[in-house]
Amino acid sequence: MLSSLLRPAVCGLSLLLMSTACSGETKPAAQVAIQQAFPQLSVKRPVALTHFGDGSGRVVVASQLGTLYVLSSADDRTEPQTLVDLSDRVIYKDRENEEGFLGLAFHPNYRTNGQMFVYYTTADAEHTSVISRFRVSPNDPNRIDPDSEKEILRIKQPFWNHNGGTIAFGPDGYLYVGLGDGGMANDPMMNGQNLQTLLGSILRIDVDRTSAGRAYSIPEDNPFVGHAPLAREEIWAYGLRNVWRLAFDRQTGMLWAADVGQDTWEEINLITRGGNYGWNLREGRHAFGPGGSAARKDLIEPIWEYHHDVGKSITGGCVYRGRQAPSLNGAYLYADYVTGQVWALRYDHQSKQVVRNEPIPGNTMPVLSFREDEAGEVYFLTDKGTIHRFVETRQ
Ligand SMILES: [Ca+2]
Repeated sequence: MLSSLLRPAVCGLSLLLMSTACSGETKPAAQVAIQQAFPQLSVKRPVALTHFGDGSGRVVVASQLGTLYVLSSADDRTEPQTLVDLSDRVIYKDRENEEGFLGLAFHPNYRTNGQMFVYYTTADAEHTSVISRFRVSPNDPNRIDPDSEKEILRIKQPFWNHNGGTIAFGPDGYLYVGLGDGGMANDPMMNGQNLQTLLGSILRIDVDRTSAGRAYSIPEDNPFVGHAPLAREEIWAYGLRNVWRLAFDRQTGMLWAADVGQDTWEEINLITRGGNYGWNLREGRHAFGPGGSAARKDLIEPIWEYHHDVGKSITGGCVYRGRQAPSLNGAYLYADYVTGQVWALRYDHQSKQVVRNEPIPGNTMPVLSFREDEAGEVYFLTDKGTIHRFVETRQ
């Protein structure tokens, strides 16, 4: 049984799940449960899930090995259809499992331009990330044309791990790209604090326009515009170790990013323009080396961290804006990859404080990724090949 009900045992301890305040009356309590979705789908290393944004409600699930599947909905019980198979150009090794197909995003104007963007590790070069654009097949809305690839950006990685890999369009229409520090322990090349490399950063690029020598252009209000060559103008925020994963809150437009820690601390960040998120001077809120003392007020602290006694590797999720579990509205859902524990975190934007962080029981499988469908329902994907959603009952 994959689902498990979260039963509020004591009034006041489960505010997240109570639709009304505890008043002494017996009122139905909302119970959030984890439920398997896409029950007919079993994908090796399902690493990304998203929707077309075209009103169709269709969902795409991507394997880290490079095959993308399209389904009509989370309750679709027909055989999944292959949207496109890119495994011929993606490299993935079980032994070095941070490479492979890592991200996809449909253009905000997909309905009219049919464009899909992907992030993957290419098989045609060693340790190299590629961001490319594809187009829908002119003959079949459930097919992406594999021959339509246009490479937008290529990033050489020094090692196999810490590739980041989430791509997402912001409410401003620009493409945001999460990149890790390039790998190995301690950020040996000091990429996190180096603005001259794209590594260790979140990029913001305009994929609708080209510029000299580039298949994209740089938005004029990017924070380091005019600072080249001392800083890469693509960078939106930096000081990140391995963003796994990032997501925009569809209601507030805020950008959430979970950054995987090294030895002791996992962290959640709200990303702001030009922000320095501390790596490798800090891990979470703690000095990682001599340069990360509290005196460095320019280093932005995470809004939340947890110790390796709790989990070992964060998998960032999404802010819930769906309808199936209304008591989760506004909660940031995330998990630990190693333990499989899922949490709902509540952040108060006025006081800038996390007000609650509550576990949602019912999963022990490693969580690879989260993402939402067109209706705002949030799913998480496990390395057992399963996909799960959040539902609510009242008793
Ligand atoms: Ca940090």
